[in-house]
Amino acid sequence: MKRPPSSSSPLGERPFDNRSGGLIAQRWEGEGVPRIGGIFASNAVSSGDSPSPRSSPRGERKDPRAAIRDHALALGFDAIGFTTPALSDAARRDLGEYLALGYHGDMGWLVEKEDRRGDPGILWPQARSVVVLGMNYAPDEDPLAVTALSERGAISVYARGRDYHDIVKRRLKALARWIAQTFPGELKVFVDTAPVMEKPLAARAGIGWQGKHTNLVSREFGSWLFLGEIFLAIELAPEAEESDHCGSCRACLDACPTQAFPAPYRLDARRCISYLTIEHKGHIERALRAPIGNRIYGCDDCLAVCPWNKFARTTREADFAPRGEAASPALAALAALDDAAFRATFAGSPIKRIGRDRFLRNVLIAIGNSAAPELLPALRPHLADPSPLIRAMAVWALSRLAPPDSFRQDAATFRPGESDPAVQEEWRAGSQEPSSSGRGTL
Ligand code: B12
Ligand code: SF4
Ligand code: SF4
Repeated sequence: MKRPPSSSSPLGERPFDNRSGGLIAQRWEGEGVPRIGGIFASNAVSSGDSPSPRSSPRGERKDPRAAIRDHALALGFDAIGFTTPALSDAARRDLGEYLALGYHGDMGWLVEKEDRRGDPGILWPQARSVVVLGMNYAPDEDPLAVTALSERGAISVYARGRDYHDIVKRRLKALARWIAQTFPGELKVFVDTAPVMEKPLAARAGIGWQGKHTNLVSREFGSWLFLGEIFLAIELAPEAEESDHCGSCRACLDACPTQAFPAPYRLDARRCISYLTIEHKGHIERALRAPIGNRIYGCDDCLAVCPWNKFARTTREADFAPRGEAASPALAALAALDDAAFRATFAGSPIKRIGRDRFLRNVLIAIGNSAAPELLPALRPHLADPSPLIRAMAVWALSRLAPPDSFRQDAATFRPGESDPAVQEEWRAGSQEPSSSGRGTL
């Protein structure tokens, strides 16, 4: 099943789209680069040709890797590595086991094209090398400070600025355009847009290693790198793989509010707040609501506690800096957003993709966790919201903040007209009545 265009992914992986016979989005057209069947090409040579670095426009001949590296850094990338279009058998096996255990939850798009995700050679058989790029998005202040401000929402660092997909993609396109003009051969660009296991590829390319929190850690940039790739039909010598520098540390595993790591280097996404607040479309399981705290979009706890972040430098990218109130928005103001205001507030942000209903669900959970009865007026209008997803969490938040008598009064008003079983269940649970099914609550 193809994910609808509006759906988001953790970091917004978009559905693999091969309708035009290529892996590059239609938007690539008209950007001054020859486009052949969705593939960039300059004087397209047959795949597998050894690199034939043409003289650069200035006439100098340069080692292709060094030239690509220099150009990438000049374009604003912070890390770059080269590898072959392959993954280890272990990575492929791990992916299979992760999916077999259902750790992906309802991210069905991870199951689709599992073969391609586990093997870049299947994704694009002509590929001979992969350039992996990283962009540093390290914040300039403690990213977890906001989790102590109960009347504010915590938005994860990656989503506080402009949508990183747009920024990384723009840079990748610029680099791809330059490579296509300088080194003849086909190429394809990916950032969260195709079934690619970006972290294992980045580790193979020497950019960092996959830490116990499963993300890529760099000795230079800590946990704060966005990743993207360019697949090339020319062969480039691979970099040495980075080794694991986690040692006996387990800070990230212990920091996780929802115990989403069944073991080091293993993530059960179904328990991860990033998955729950961004990817998961339905109701959030009752037991996980309190540990979510005030995290309304994504989570940074495991990333932020990594000791390797002490080497990180604040991002040089102005577009990654928090926009407006994004670092600590007031929950009351967020709860008041109607659909149009939500869209206007989050235009250009990845948050827009989850839509107002899912976002309000998250905001109401944070309000329910705030221990701030002052927020009752902000949640009350949502008891009658058209969306059951929102109504259910409004009732849950009410049950956490309102005195029991007041809750019962609201129940008497709203419950008789409630047709949605999940919302009814919240009214029942909040009234502390025994479950009729005897099966407990959500
Ligand atoms: C699906 C996804 C998610 C899902 C699942 C995450 C996951 N670890 O699987 C959710 C929604 C939870 C998520 C959350 C986040 N994501 Co995300 N996500 C992805 C995505 C699209 C695919 C990842 C994937 O292939 N997962 C499948 C697992 C099996 O592979 P893996 O994570 O590489 O795990 C390896 C091992 O650790 C091991 N393994 C892991 N779990 C398990 C479980 C079992 C049972 C076994 C046997 C093995 C195993 O197997 C793998 C191979 O060895 C990538 C983009 C991409 N196309 O790669 C972005 C990506 C990984 N996400 C990213 C980011 C930034 C985040 C968040 C930090 C966002 C946030 N602040 O909220 C969080 C971090 C949460 C965390 N601790 O991982 C960045 C990471 C950059 C980096 N430096 O590593 C990526 C690369 C996007 C990008 N282009 O920059 N994400
Ligand atoms: S992102 Fe948050 S919830 Fe997810 S694994 Fe890391 S600490 Fe746990
Ligand atoms: S916090 Fe410790 S265990 Fe986790 S990724 Fe960083 S170094 Fe590795």
